[in-house]
Amino acid sequence: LKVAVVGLGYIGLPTAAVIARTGAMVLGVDVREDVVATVNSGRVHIEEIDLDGLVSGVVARGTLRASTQIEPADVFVIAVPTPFCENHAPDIGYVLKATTTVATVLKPGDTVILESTSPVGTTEKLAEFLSQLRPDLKIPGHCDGTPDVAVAYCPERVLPGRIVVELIDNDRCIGGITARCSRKALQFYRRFVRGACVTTTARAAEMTKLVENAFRDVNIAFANELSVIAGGMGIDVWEVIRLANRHPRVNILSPGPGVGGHCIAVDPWFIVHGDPENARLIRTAREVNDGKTDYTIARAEELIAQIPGAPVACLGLAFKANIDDFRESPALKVAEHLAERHGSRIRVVEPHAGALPPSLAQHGATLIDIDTAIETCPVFIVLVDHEVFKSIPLGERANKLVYDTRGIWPDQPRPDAPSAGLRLAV
Ligand code: SAJ
Repeated sequence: LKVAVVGLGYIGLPTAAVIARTGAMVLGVDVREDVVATVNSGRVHIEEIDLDGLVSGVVARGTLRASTQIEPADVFVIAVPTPFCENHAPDIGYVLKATTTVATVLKPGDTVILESTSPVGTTEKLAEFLSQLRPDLKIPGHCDGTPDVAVAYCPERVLPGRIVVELIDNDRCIGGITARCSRKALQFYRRFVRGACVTTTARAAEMTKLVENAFRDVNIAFANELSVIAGGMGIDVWEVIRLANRHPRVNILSPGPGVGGHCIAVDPWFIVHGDPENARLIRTAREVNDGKTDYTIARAEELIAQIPGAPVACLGLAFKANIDDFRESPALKVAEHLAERHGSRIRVVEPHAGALPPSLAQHGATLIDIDTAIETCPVFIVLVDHEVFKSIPLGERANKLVYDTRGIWPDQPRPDAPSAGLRLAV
């Protein structure tokens, strides 16, 4: 079996490697020459648990290769970004560009699978576009009789930090343009997926993916809203959540400085854009979560003002714990704002960053390690719950002024009640 994976990013590269491990001959296609060169040398350009060993193994065995040029294959997997434009309208430009690329080598008997998170109707658009690009082929939904190729949507569902495991173990939903397309794509996923593979329509599969992330966004928004309300009332929100979650049917998620990453902070907008009038809760959740970042900045400023001129340690820049991904990161946004206002007072601790992003460095902020932060910074703003931060004992932070936006230090007196001042061990 020959497989071409278009897009070697956070999803495409692990997917290509996992398929290559089954013995299929996999070509990874990417427009970035540096990414292609890195993969061909058996290395990875993203940090993800177990990915480096997996990629070096399949490259050494010769089952995974990368190129900037597409080649004929039996199955094409499209895993390119689907960002949104200024007005939150989805931009499927990369999907259509990948479709153009695939169309150049498509032949009867092939299967085209879209994995990118996409607004409802994208797979149908992809098939329609293919029918225009390749009028010589019978494309499902655009021909009479048996189509020459299969077209399906199968969203990725993997969690950054657990991508390799979840690629294999998670259930998959597979939505073909026709039932026959679904069955064809199903055969492919059964090669490497241990979870259940459930077939449906392309539109239902597209909506399912969006709904999963909107569900999480709404639930995080509930926790974030609660944290602001509890803070105003002088109540420790973390304690309230711990207590409420003792109820057998309550499971409140964790508040934080906002929602980041390229999925949960983006995908719900695709639903809102699809039905702005009715997607009221989903839109509000987005606004609540984005608003939590502004709230965090305001609270951090209150804290910083308490010790004029003192160095401030911002702990973490990643969009969540234990990863090196800074996309749409609320922690990065908070740090950027503080660096803009306070320049060289801002010291950033981010074990997953080799260098400080230019947006911070340009204002004089510096990257330091956690030991230096403990020794030199009297003010700590915890923005990411990296394991290394969690393990700092109270003894090493008892004399710090702390704003813990992730609730990683339950034993630290918290600044949750503005009315009580910042109740901190200063
Ligand atoms: N977050 C909170 N509180 C929580 C949980 C998360 O503030 O209780 C924040 C995180 O810190 C982060 C953001 O939300 O900034 C998103 O993190 P996440 O771990 O919830 O999700 P992602 O973006 O890493 O991955 C999600 C997953 N979707 C769901 O869990 C429904 C993953 O399975 C998807 O494959 C991925 O989006 C995707 O690619 O769509």
